Amino acid sequence: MSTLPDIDAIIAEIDDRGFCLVPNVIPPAKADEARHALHALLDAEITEQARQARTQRVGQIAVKHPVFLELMCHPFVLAVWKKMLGEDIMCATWSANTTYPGFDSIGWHSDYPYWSLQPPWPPGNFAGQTLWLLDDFTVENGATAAIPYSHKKGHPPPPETSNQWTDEGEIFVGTRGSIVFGHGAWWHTARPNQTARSRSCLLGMYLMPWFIPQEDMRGQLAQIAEPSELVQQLLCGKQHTPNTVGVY
Ligand SMILES: O=C(O)CCC(=O)C(=O)O
Repeated sequence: MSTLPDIDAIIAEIDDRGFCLVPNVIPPAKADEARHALHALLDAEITEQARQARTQRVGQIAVKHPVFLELMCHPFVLAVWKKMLGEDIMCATWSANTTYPGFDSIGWHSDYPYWSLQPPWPPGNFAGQTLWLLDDFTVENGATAAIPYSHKKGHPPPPETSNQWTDEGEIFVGTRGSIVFGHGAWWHTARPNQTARSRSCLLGMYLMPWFIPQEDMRGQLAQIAEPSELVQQLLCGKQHTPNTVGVY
């Protein structure tokens, strides 16, 4: 691992601009390991709909290959989110997104839980997105982009402009193994892939523990033999579940 920036500086940038790109959090060889594991899943799971859309999502990755569980628990990632969101964070969704050659869309959006909330959204920090680059991201292959300061708007991108590129967008060009930390309310998008190769990223949303997770994380936890305390926490195993008050 190269020398990583100060965690307080990363959090200050997320707070201020809505995101922070940190280069080379893991070595390229580790990113390659994750990308190879992902490509086996992409091949096994591809549908006609994904072929036509030229984009494919793989969910439940915590239980599909050990490298994904390892990255979900990456100490540097957890150090950032625990400091910003609290020691008791959980992971609300952990998935991969791949765009194939010819993918040609812009779709500005904010992430869960924001899209499930009625605007105006509450200010402050309760959700953080972690975008892992598994390929070198370039302008040509559709590197993810985000709009600075959009996390402060308090509402989703207006539908009439959500499919249009804007020069306000900042494109995350970087080497595989880099991470973009994003405020959950940031407006961001994948971009058209104009190359002959796919490009993939992992997306892990870390949340304060009083939200309903986006994915069925407990279902994944149930499939893991002897999970560590940390894995139990991140896969929502320590989250409060509704009970009947007064009945013991
Ligand atoms: O694949 C990307 O570049 C971004 C995907 C994304 O924005 C998302 O899944 O929320």
